Amino acid sequence: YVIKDNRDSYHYAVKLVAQLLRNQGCKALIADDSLLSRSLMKQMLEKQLFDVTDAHDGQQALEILKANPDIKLLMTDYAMPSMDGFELVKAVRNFRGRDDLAIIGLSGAGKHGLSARFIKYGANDFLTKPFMNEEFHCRVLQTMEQLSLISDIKESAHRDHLTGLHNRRYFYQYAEKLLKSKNQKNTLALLDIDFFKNINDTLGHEGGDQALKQVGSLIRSTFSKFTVARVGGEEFAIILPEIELERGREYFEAFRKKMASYDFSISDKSIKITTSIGLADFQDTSLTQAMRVADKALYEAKNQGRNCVV
Ligand code: GH3
Ligand code: MG
Ligand code: MG
Ligand code: MG
Repeated sequence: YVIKDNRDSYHYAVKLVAQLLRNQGCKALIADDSLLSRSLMKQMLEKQLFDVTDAHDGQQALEILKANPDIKLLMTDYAMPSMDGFELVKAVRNFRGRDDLAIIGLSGAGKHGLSARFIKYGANDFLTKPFMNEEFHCRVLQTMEQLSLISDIKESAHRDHLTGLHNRRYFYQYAEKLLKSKNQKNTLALLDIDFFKNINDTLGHEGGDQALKQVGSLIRSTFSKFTVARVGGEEFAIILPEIELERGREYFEAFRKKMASYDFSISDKSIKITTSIGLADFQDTSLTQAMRVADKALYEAKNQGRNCVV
């Protein structure tokens, strides 16, 4: 890379390296009817480590985008036969959001209002041809950086920062989607650590936090194929999709045993921690309703002496 202005180059170089690391293997698509323009942009995007595909018009680009939901960047020309850049952007935005696929529109100079229309139809940015290589790199870099920022923010909004598990908000969204997509019998489980207050009282709040992290990672590694969330202080929820209650019970009975015999190591002390588990059928009720049932079962498990599945 040539960074011309030395006064600004340090900050830019740092951003560039960070983004290059993220671009590695990331898929980009170029839609342009000019072969020369396509190969020039392809070269430049490959320099930014993108895995590049190209299309000679909007229609072909649309088909490629439909077949490849992992494409993260679309560079599209305005004037193309069969489907122009505006039509392409409008069509693509029906199934790919601005925070999921970055679109940069391109067009020859001298046509007023094209950049504004590209952006109104859903492009993230715009470049006028012929462009300086440096401007091309800066705009692509900036657009991809914004996409990464949004994805980082979304990711952290869906996570519990102590355990790294999903949080309650994500769990409810996930459950709603699951209900819509699958009309099958699912199992919902609520796990609550037994006598957790004792851990805080004897090992301090920090020890309690460590215990939560360790319990969280034990649940996560055991149920790695499933969505696990921390839904309360020392409460976790898991859904086993397409697994009915009787089989679900076997999974959680096995986990309960595994956890009860596990040696947790907290501030150099080896301790045992047990959990009570309440289960519910989760098929055509709302998650809130299924949670109520699981919560009752959990209460019953506590009454039965804890360290059991109801
Ligand atoms: P039971 O067997 O009936 O569930 O008893 P318990 O002591 O586990 O339940 P209780 O609800 O009385 O206490 C839960 C405690 O969890 C109370 C609260 O201070 C603690 N807690 C909640 N969130 C956190 C956290 O993030 N970190 C720590 N260290 N403690 C937490
Ligand atoms: Mg053209
Ligand atoms: Mg509790
Ligand atoms: Mg508890």
